[in-house]
Amino acid sequence: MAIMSMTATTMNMSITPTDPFTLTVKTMRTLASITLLIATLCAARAFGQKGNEPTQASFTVYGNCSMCQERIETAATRLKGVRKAHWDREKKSLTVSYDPQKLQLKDIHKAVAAVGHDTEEVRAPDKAYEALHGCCQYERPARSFWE
Ligand SMILES: [Cu+2]
Repeated sequence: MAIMSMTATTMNMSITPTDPFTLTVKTMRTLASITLLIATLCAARAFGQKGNEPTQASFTVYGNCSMCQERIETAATRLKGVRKAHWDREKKSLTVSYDPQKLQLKDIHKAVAAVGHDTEEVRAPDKAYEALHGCCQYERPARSFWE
């Protein structure tokens, strides 16, 4: 009896894969599972990146000295979502690391301009520029630069 039932099982198993319909359904199910798995992995990856990986960007910010550097970097880093900010005095370039879920790069331009420093995209208000220490009053680009 045991041998017969085993034979039946073996036969059954050997029949199943040769049935083209069952084979197709099985293949489709396997493909669907693989697709779902890949989709889940991709989604998890994208989600993880959004939450953890900061975005890096550099842009021109006008200024002169170490006081400017301090002011520019502070204006940027006090924004929620900005992790790092470094202003290169020689290159007049601000490099920031920020979370794009929390703010946009333009917000950093605005914050830096608000304390008196022109950026390549946002011009500082004249009042803020004029309030800067004498040694910090860098040569401003012409107004047409932003137009
Ligand atoms: Cu300065």
